[in-house]
Amino acid sequence: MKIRVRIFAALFGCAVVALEGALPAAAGTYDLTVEPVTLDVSGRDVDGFSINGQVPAPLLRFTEGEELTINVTNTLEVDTSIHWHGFVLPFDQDGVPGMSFDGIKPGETFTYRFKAPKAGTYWYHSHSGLQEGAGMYGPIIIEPTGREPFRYGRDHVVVLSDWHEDSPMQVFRNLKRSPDHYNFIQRTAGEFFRQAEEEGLGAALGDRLDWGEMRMMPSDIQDVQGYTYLMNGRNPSQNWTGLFTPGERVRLRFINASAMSFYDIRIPGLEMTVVQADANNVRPVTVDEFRIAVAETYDVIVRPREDRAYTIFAETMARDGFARGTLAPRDGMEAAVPELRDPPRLTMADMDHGAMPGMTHGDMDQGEMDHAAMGHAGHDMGAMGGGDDDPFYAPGSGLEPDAANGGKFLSLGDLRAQDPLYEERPYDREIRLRLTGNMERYIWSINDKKLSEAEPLRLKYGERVRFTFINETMMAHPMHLHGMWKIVDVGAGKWNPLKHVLTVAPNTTLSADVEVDAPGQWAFHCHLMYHMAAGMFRKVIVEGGPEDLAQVDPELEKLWGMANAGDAQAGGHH
Ligand SMILES: [Cu+2]
Repeated sequence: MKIRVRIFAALFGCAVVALEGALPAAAGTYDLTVEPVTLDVSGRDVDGFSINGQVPAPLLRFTEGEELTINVTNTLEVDTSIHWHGFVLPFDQDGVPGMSFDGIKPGETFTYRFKAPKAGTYWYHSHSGLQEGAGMYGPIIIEPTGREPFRYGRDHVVVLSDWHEDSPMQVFRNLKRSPDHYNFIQRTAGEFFRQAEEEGLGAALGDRLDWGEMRMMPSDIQDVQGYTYLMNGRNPSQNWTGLFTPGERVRLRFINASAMSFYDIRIPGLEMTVVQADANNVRPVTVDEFRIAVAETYDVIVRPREDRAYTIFAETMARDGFARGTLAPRDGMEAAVPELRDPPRLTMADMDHGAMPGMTHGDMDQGEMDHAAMGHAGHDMGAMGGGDDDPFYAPGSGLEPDAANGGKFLSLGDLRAQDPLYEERPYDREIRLRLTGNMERYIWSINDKKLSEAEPLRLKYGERVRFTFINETMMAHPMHLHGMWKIVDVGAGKWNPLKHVLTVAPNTTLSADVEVDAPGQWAFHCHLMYHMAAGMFRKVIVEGGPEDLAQVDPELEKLWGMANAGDAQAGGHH
């Protein structure tokens, strides 16, 4: 019954499209060229990839529902692709080589054709090899056809990214060889002895031993450090600047296009009102600081009233650096730049999770754990709010973010959908995905299997699936499903927010429901580029859908028959 209702909705959708076709429909043709580029943002020339010669790639502004024709020409000597991150579109336009198409060969032009999705802040990037980590990413704004539910005088896109002097392939090789190659904030011997002094040698040794068995390091907050962090392609001293008129409301569209870096963002002297997350409007929530995971977007509105400069400070979660820019009434101004805070430290308390027996003694990658008995209950979602009691971080882990000014830090639990896209209904089944890894060999996996070892996940068109992510590693993983929204269970029922990236903190469990409404083959992966490359990736196959359901469901055939008869009547007999 449910299915029939859904299908009818799909048919109705077609009818609406047909009507719109009679109106002068907005349509745009865009040409993008993928080119090699040499950048110097770290004091040294480094080769990378660009789109139309730019890093970040040019800002694309489309209108909701616009019929897009996008020609992408590959002038590289290797294959390339462009993926439209967060877009709901036909799977063969999604731009993932090996899943949606064959990729774009050297010298070829591939033409993408699809309709611009709902309004919001999005981005695009290469999904070929590790090109995304070498400059191939850019912002997209989809303008609404109606009014926004919030007011602002102007907007600025703020693209955050990380730039390494080692090529992404070199970084990956180094990680495979020694996973701590880029971990510059490891415990030093001095720290060990300090701990020995404070807690006694036994405790210090025991702690060391446990970490060794876990094959993780206490500072695996971010496993690649030493990047130059960029804001709209500018390094901190190049100081990207966005202008405002005092008293004006300014919408900042933050996009984290980094390969591997999370940021904690604040603008000292200004409150930020979060109005959108991952292209979905949320009920406004005013914060002093928020964390943006790799591949997420957050739109905030600020209202600088004074005739002075304000620093946009995006400190990495590992505190090894920052991206920085300025909001100013005039060019050439700057405000004080804060100091980096101390790096957070994971503690053994993180893993000493009552519900995870055996975890602290077994090997994470080999131990045969009784998954059914793991008893990972979700955290108590009752207590919402950032800071020490943020329910989306493991209690006592030392990872809960705190606002630098002691004020409000955004929690995932603060997000409420402004316009829920789907009716609230129970899920049909649950798929449990353990996020797993072997840090010693730099293998990242799902349910202990790399992409190459795993069967695709098969979903049925029309069902609602609950994905439950159980993060058994010591790192946060921003999980990204292509083509379909994740309705994140923050305990708010029909107001649960919709996201395209869901970050699962170490040693926590998080669920999101997916309305399976997009036929085809889709990528599903951790958006940390080297985790994706190392295997934390699944192919999702959605079976069925409006086209072939007609052949298997006689009820549907009748429905199609009725619809066709209706069309014939409306259009007269031919
Ligand atoms: Cu990951």
